[in-house]
Amino acid sequence: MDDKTHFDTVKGNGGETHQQVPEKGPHTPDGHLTTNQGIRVSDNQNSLKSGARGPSLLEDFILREKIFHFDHERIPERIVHARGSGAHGYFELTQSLSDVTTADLFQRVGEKVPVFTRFSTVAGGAGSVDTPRDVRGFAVKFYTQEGNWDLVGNNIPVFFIQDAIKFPDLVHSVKMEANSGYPQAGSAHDTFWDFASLMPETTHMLMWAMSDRTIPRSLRTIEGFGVHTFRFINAKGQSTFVKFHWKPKLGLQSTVWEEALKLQSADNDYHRRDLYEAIDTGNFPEWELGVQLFDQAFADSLPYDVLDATKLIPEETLPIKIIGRMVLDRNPDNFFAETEQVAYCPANIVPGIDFSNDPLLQGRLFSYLDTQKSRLGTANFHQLPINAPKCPVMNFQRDGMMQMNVPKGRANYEPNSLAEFGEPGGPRECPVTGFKTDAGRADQDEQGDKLRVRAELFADHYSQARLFWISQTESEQAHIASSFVFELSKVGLAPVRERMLGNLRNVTDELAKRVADGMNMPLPDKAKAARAPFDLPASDALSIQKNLKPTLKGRAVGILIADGTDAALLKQVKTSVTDAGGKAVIIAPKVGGAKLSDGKLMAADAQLQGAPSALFDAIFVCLSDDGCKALMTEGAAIQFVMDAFGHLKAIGHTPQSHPLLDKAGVVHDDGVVFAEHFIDKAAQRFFEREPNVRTLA
Ligand code: HDD
Repeated sequence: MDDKTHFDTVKGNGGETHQQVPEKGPHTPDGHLTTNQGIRVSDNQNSLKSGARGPSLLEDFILREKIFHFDHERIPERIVHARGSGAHGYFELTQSLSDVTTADLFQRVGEKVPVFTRFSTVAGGAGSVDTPRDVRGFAVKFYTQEGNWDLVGNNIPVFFIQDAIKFPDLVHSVKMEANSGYPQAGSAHDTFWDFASLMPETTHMLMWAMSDRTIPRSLRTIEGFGVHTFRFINAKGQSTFVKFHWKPKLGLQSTVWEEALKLQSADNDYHRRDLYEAIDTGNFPEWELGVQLFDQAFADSLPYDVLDATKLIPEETLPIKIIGRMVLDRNPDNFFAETEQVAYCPANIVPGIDFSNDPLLQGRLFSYLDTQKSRLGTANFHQLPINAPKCPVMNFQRDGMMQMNVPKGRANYEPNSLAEFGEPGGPRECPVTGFKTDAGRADQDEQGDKLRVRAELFADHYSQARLFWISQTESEQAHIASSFVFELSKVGLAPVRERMLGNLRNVTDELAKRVADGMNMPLPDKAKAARAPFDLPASDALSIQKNLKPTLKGRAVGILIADGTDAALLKQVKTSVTDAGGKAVIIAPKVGGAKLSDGKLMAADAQLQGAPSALFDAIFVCLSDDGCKALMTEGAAIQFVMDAFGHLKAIGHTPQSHPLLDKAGVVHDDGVVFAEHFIDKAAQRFFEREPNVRTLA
């Protein structure tokens, strides 16, 4: 028999079924199908019945086991960050930090540590979309030789609240509303803004959340931040404060809001697919790890508190030192086993790293361990392959549901003297290399009466929000103001909108006024600030547009073809895109392709109806006179061009494509070019075009 797949019908005891199964060939099975007890299954198509048309029999243990297991396949989704995508990779040290920390992974330049990284949205459920306006989680598990270290951060360097006791309120307010179950995956609704407007400490984070940071183009183009101040501890027991930063090698890149919305309809899994495909095709995403290091005297000199998670330290005030890189180079083999079951916990730290007294961090140290028990069902979740450390784990913790280990001997307590009698005595504590908590600063700020209070500088809720505002480009400011207008316009409770405007007046009257105008509302009185805001110098590092990388690397160009497309030109455009590191995607009205000028059929990568231009970073309209004529009445083609223009992307085109561009309302600005200038332009966005295509606040 040859190696082609042959099909036959499967015959059951009583009759004939209609499935086609391969008899022999490339799709033949790897082994015999068995039950979970290892019993070989002879028929996976028919349940056991009393006669061909009779009832199914309870005796059918194969059916019962299969359905039983299926019924229990789902576990509770994460209470926040439910939707996520993960990948394996490694962290490589490029600069030793041995002077400030004993942490093993920061000692020897060139050494690699395996990691598993999970990116997520916050508010939506596990099955929600990838591109809502939302903060992105950025969680990295380092499997070090000294145990697991989890850096559980976000793509924004500050947080909504200062104290963990407010976290359940924050999350309840932003998730779908309790009575109606909507909206899913979005903050544009009453309860979130009601809470936010009553909690001025959210203001700084709201500025970030309303900026383009929360509508990233790709997970590969986001920054990551540890947010809190942590501590490094060196061999002498000295402590240095540290803040962690991830910098994407591809640079920062975001979408425009309308594009993000259109991506949702084009592809719910846009970010997940982008990450998976990039890794699958060898375009491994990479980030640099940077640290801001400082001592107590520096912390004391700042006009804000480094223990307050609503504050950042601008890079211009304290430069970031790049000390390593993370490369994600392997997709999970199984989404559930790895991405879903991975259990991060900020309390997982290694010797040489320690916590600070940040009250938000302190609360997190409890929450994550606790939530994993409810999500994964047992205190033994650390034994799952994705969570298990890659160094020896030895202790006297025993038993519990789903215990996978089989410890030998009697030693399950410590101290014991069993070794003296020739029995294994088990591990002992290690005073020298074991984890030791840093004593911290022993002054009255940190050791005082038991009080439910916040430190004084925490009361400044607006200075850094203002810093963020003045650090943005004009276009970014317009996006922020417009997002406030969009979100607050979805708030039905008018007094909430007003209260929010009162808060924004403390950031800057300019912003408050633009938002008020955008809603056609009068500007209310300024909210009373708990502490008067002050001015900080602008920080360019806080802007995306000031830090864009004009590169096609990692980006996709959609090339629209139709019958008659110039074969030579198409080849040239395609080659120049791939030579510049981009991905060229051929789009045609029919997936089978189009007949080019040389008479050959060029297969398409995607059909026009299913490949809107929101999916691409730039487009090239590669049509002949006839091709253009044929597409003049094709809505999807007009929309393809119109959206690329509206989303501020470069549009390359043939002269013959002009009529289609005109019909789509394209104005021939700097970003609309013929083939010879296309590659330079394709790596850019044309923000100056925006006032001509939409009204911004
Ligand atoms: Fe959290 C998940 C990031 C504050 C409680 N958080 C979670 C994840 C990320 C963050 C990235 C998803 C991890 C994954 O991929 O599995 N969280 C943050 C950051 C915060 C923060 C950057 C502030 C700086 N979180 C925070 C507070 C609390 C929590 C204050 C509770 C007191 N977070 C949780 C949680 C989650 C979680 C409920 C849900 C699922 C999980 O932990 O594993 O425990």
